[in-house]
Amino acid sequence: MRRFVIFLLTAALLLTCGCAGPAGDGEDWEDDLIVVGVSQVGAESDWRVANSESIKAVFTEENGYRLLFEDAKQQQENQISAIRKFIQQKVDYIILMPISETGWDSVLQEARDAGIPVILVDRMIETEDDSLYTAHIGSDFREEAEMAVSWMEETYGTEPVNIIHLQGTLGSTAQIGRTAGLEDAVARHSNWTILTQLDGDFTQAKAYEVMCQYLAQERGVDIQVVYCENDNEAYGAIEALEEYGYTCGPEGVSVISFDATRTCLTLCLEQKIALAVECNPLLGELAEETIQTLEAGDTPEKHTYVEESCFTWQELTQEQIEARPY
Ligand code: GYE
Repeated sequence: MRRFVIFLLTAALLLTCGCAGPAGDGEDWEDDLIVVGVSQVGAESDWRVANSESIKAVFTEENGYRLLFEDAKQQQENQISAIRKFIQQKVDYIILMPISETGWDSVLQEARDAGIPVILVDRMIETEDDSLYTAHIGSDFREEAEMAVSWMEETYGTEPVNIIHLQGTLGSTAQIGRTAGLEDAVARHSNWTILTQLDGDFTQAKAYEVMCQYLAQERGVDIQVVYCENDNEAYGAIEALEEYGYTCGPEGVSVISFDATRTCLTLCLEQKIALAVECNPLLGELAEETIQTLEAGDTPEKHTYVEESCFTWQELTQEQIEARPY
């Protein structure tokens, strides 16, 4: 009997305070961990995977955090639902890697009304109300494009340059900045021509598919540069180009890539990628510093841009590749 009463009491306790497992919707978290809800774009690229790992590595229980991580599978609706769920769950902070720039105002207003600071990581949003996010940490994509443009200017001078432009997810900050840098440069250089702009959606499979379609239509077209807005698109493009008889390298097509993850750098050392523009995915620590600043009652920087450089096969070394953490 005594045992039965204890069992009933324990069951009642578990039911009322919910301490049997993770807190459910709208419940108060019962420990002093800082609860961080992260809405990640997806796992479309090697960059993205490294970015998620960098977030997961810092927001650990040992470091004092409970991480709620939601992968949106490249759908903005999923990101919006994840944010709403985080608000219901009363998280302390929301980290959002926004898939595209527009469409965030109402859900971010909901977060603000709930008093939850939102930190944007990687891409930016377009809004008239800057108070909808507390801070932004990411890359200067326009600056990355300028590095590619300078390399093209140095490499080709006044020679004609026919360019295939493989774009990333349309409407994302990374696509907008990398595209604008190229388009502006093409407008300034009468010897540069964009043959076509193809949507590769930042994935290898899509880039391969759209490249094959184009190369099948325009058999034997003269190409100097394939400007790929990320590494995975570059892998798909190289595969397609080689299948259609092109050589990628100093004697053939120059493939330009953004991200410069380890596989890309290996291809660069093999001379298949002419230029790898770095985009640093390791943003977890900076996001954590921002949260610590807020916890201390201070105001973090509104925008933090990470430093980046670029690599060519002439200067790249095996040691640099091995030292690359992603
Ligand atoms: O370049 C690409 C990814 O927004 C910087 O998104 C990021 C980009 C990155 O899928 O690989």
